[in-house]
Amino acid sequence: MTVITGTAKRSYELARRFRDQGIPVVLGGPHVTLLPEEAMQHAEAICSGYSEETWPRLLYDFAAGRLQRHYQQDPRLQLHQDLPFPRRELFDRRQFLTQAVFEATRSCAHDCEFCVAPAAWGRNQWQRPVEWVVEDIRRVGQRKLLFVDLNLVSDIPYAKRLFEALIPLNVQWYGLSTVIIGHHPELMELMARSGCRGLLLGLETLSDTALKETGKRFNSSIDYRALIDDLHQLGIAVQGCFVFGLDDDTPEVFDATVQLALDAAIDLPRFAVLTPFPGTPLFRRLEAEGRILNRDWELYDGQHVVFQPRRMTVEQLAVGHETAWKAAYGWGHMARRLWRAGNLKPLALSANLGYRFYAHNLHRFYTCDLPIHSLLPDPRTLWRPAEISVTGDRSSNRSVCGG
Ligand code: B12
Ligand code: SF4
Repeated sequence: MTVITGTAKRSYELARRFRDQGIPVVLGGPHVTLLPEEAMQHAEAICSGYSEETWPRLLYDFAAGRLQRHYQQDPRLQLHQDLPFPRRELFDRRQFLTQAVFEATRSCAHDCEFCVAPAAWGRNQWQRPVEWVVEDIRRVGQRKLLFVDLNLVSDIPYAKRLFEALIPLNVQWYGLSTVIIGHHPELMELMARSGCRGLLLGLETLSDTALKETGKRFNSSIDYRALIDDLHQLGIAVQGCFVFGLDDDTPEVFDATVQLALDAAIDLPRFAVLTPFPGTPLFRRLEAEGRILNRDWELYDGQHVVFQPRRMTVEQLAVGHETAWKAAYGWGHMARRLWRAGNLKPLALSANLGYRFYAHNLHRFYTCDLPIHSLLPDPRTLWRPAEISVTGDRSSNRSVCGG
């Protein structure tokens, strides 16, 4: 099973059920890589890091009856030319929105304080050979593609080679990038020529102080409005992601951010509550400051407040986040944003309608289906020692969060 932090509790619960029936369980993924010691208690074996080499080794060991407890990725792992192509045909197409999902690179060269990628996999960016990526795309044979790479432009020369190679394929693609592209107009043009139609950008915050604190100082050098305008001129829509609860944030941050989303005509704004994922520098700092309020991993999903904010209360942060979603996806706001963005395409309209529904039903889309407010920890009670309970009964598919 793949485990991310928000699903760890549920994964451990399922693992226990399988193990009770004598079925061996192997766990892998981001949370396992961040907290291998914890994950090991819930499985016969774990794979930490990337498993292109460890998973086949694990299978041979299993078949030979000598399964080890922990398979660790070799830091010298290469995503080389000989790796097999994903067998997407093994999945039932009807169960997926799209199977045209690709990956050229892994991890990111930056080290933002809150980000899981450098903490789990380091700052070395793994790159697949461009020819391999092109061949993978050709095999799937679809024209609309998604790249799941965290930061496609982490290494600009590689990004240029990739985008150039995409031009003859005549595809349309959507992916993730930092705002650093604003310093490289020729790269933006190349992106557009290669078929880029939408970018997810980590805008994070309007505050230069907060950007500096989180190690994302490079965002300060970019005028968000000008960048988004340039991208729109090139026919690239923007999903702008913001995070609330940084140390410099006060209760005014919510309105100001929603206003920026409107002024900058962000096609699809997205908001998250700052989440100190275990293993990140942010978690360590907040822990040292006694500000981690809750260690129920089920609440570590970008929506619940699990730490004591510095310049507002827990409740202000939780309510402000929800209010921002609803304001940004009010009818008037959506109409003005898209009008200003010059983007009345069916995809933008349906994505906004989808997010509007999401904004008004936030609690239904996260790991806990209880209302956010009922989960608020009492700010006067600082965290108790780690205690991960996996005893809840999820058979009714309702969560048993203990916040
Ligand atoms: C695509 C994606 C999504 C998609 C998923 C679509 C889908 N149906 O697959 C969507 C948009 C839905 C999504 C949602 C969320 N995501 Co997301 N997502 C990603 C992203 C960008 C790529 C994941 C991926 O497919 N990678 C490609 C595969 C090949 O890599 P991999 O999963 O790491 O797997 C390798 C190893 O980890 C290992 N491995 C993984 N699983 C297993 C299992 C076994 C048994 C073994 C042996 C090995 C193994 O082997 C693989 C090959 O080396 C990652 C960031 C990243 N680039 O990793 C974030 C990421 C996984 N997401 C993250 C988060 C926080 C979320 C959300 C909570 C965001 C939110 N606030 O809503 C939700 C949670 C949804 C949920 N409940 O599952 C975090 C997880 C952090 C953490 N500690 O938990 C990540 C790491 C991003 C980040 N930098 O913070 N996400
Ligand atoms: S730039 Fe983005 S992907 Fe890279 S470390 Fe910072 S938040 Fe993570």
